[in-house]
Order: sequence, then C-alpha cells, then structure tokens
Amino acid sequence: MTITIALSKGRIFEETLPLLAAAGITPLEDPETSRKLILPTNRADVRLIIVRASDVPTYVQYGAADLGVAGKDVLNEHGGTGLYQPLDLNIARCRMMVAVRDDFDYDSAVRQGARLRVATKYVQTAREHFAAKGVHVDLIKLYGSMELAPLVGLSDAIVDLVSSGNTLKANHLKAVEEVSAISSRLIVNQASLKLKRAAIQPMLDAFAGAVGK
Ligand code: PRT
Ligand code: MG
Repeated sequence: MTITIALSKGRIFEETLPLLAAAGITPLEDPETSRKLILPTNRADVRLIIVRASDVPTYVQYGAADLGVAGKDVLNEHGGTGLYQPLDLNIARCRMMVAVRDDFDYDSAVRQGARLRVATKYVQTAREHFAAKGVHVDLIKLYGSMELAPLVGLSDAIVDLVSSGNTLKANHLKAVEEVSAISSRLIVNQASLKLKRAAIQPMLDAFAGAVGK
C-alpha cells in the first residue's frame, strides 16, 4: 500500500522536511533541481508529489494524494470539503492583511462608508472579512502581484499575505488591518484515513511529536 504526500515547492517543502524526517521519511530528490513531479523517498511505500500550493487541497480531496500540507489561506479558499485537518504544523507562518497605498486614509474611507475596491487572490477570505466588518467592497480577482493594483489605480486596497513586510514597503504600501494569522496544516483524505489507518496514524503521531503537540 503506497502513501502519497502532496507538497508545494519552496517554503512548504523546506519547512516540511524536518517533520518528514521525524516520521522516518527522506526524499531522494530535491524538487528545486529535479524535473520530476513524483519524488521517491527512502521508504518504498511513501512517495511525494509536487504541485502548486493552491492545488494541494484538490489532490487530497479527490484521494490522488493521501496527505498534504497547505496554508490556511489556501484551505479557506478551497473550503475544506473532504479533508480531515488534524494538525496545525505551525510552519510557513505569515499574516493575511489588508494593505493600501501609503497616502490612502483607510480608516476614514471605512468610517465614511465608502465602497472600496479590493484586489486579491483570496476572494472568499476577503468577502468574509469585509462582510463581518460591514464594509461594502467590490472584489477584483487577481492571480499574483496584488501589490501592483493600488499603485496603478486598479484598486483602493489589497488583501494579501505579509511576512517580513518588505514587499509592501518597497511598493509604498502599508498594512492597515489584520485579517488572520496564517500557518500551514496537515490535511488528510477522509477515506484514506479509514482505509490506510495502519500506515497513516504513525505518521500523524510522528508529525504531532515533531510539532510539539
Ligand atoms: O508561488 P505560487 O503562485 O506557486 O503559489 P503560492 O504563492 O501560493 O505558493 P508559495 O509556495 O509562495 O506559498 C505557499 C504558502 O506559504 C502560502 O499558501 C502561505 O500559506 C505561506 N506563506 C508564508 C507565504 C508567505 N509566507 C509570503 N510571504 N506565501 C506567500 N508570501 C508572499 C506574499 O503573497 C507576498 O507577495 O510573499 C510576499 C510578501 O512577503 P514579505 O516577506 O515581503 O512580506
Ligand atoms: Mg508564491
């Protein structure tokens, strides 16, 4: 019985490596240099698949992967259908923020009840956030480089992830409101957990031990 784990390249892969090691799993190739999308590991019964960060929940939902690691940002947009989310891995941490141009008075725009144009990749998250605040927004869906939108008049505000804050600063933007704290979770296909419990449960326990829970 093979266990397939879906990961994205970059920070999630890097920060998941020590957790995999705690479960006795070592990838045999580096996704940054390999062109393979299916990576073997030291364990004949465990393989990794490398997918786009926002595609990880989809692979796990349909059982094409048994396990995966995905940010709460991605999970909130996906909705979580068919996924068991047993563990916050506390990795790839950042904050989902509302940001505007340095010279834009966000608080007064909100106070005056202005209708705000908000550009974001996280439409679902943004809709929930502004609805809860009672702020009327027109959402503009983008797929990347949200920071550009307020600079060229596409939007008044963006909803995006911030870690160091350097990207905002370099583009004369400021964060004005936190939407939520973000970290990555372990996700598990619900059917896999039942059918492959003997193989999966020890991995969950090892991950939980490595995370300190
Ligand atoms: O890059 P790609 O379009 O393929 O997908 P992705 O951006 O979703 O994937 P990836 O690998 O970049 O991010 C995977 C996960 O890492 C995200 O889903 C988040 O949960 C988490 N994460 C943690 C981040 C960041 N920190 C982060 N800083 N994801 C993105 N960023 C970006 C942010 O969007 C902004 O453009 O980094 C920029 C800001 O960084 P600072 O340091 O300048 O503030
Ligand atoms: Mg990215």
